[in-house]
Amino acid sequence: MQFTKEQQLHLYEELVFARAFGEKVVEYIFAGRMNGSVHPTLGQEAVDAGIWIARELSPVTVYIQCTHRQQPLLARIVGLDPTLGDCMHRRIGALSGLSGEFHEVSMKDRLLPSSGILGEGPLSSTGYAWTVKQRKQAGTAVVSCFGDGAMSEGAVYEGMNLAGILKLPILYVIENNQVAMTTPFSEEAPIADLAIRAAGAGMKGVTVDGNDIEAVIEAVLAGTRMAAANEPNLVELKTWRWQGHHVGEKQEKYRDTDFLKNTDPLDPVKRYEKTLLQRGTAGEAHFAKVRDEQYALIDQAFDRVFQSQAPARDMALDYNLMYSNNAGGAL
Ligand SMILES: Cc1ncc(C[n+]2csc(CCOP(=O)(O)OP(=O)(O)O)c2C)c(N)n1
Repeated sequence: MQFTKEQQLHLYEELVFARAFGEKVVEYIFAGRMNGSVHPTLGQEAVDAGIWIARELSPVTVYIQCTHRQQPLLARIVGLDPTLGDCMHRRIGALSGLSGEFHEVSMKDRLLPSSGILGEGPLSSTGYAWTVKQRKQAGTAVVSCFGDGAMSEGAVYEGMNLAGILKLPILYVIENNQVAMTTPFSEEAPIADLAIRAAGAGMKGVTVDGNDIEAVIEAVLAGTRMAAANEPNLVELKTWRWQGHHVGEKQEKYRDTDFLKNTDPLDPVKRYEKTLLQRGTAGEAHFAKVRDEQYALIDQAFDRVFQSQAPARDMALDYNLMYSNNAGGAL
């Protein structure tokens, strides 16, 4: 797939947005300005940015269900202030600051619900894909994102099996960052590529370099097109988790962190800068300008969120506000 110069610059901006978002969240937590055990996204930016751009480019109407680590993607789907607002319990949040850490839902933005129960997302997304099929919503696909760890949950296989039998309009996206909490990939799966597990549910599965934004976009675009044609399928995006499972967690205890001495070969942002330089699309001055802009945008969003009030006590106790009535539209 050929991307125009304008598109390449957009891809770069989205990568830097994702990087800036991830770095700033960590910075604000360590500065004591943000609470919670947020899961750092550093090193995985091409997955977030790629899925977002694939949805922008796709002729298909795409519903997405995100993982707990895909915060930059959430910020694109529901907006930066609403995402940070929910995480920081402010009324500006998409769910009025009631949802907590990056477990949002917004049907008007085509964001499907997710919870903290590992493996639940792909199963409930499968249910949503079944609804889409029963409603005969043509040209629509569900993209269900989950990690390599979630892939080991039995419920995920049950969902995939059902999707294969019923020919549901769903694309399963595994964000394989080589580690599930404290379990390295080699101790989690006896195979090199998780994509081969798609065959067991009668669907096509492909493994893609998840640090290459253009490859991610191509794979997700193709997968959503297939899904919308009632051909469920799976894309595994291989990436790398750079930090602990949650901010501040020490990963040296359970994983070899030698790769951190030089992350350049894995770095989706640096890799794309190299590509753009080689193609003559953009140079260092442009990269520096985009970085300045994107980091400033995140700081400005944090300022607006800090100014937003916390939900009132009666709001926090309002069950309807917490769930369906506050989901931005009917499921
Ligand atoms: C049913 C269940 N078991 C365990 C957990 C604790 N837990 C939260 S995230 C996680 C690992 C997730 O790994 P993966 O799916 O690879 O996603 P990643 O965190 O690497 O993005 C675990 C075990 C949980 N939330 N739910």
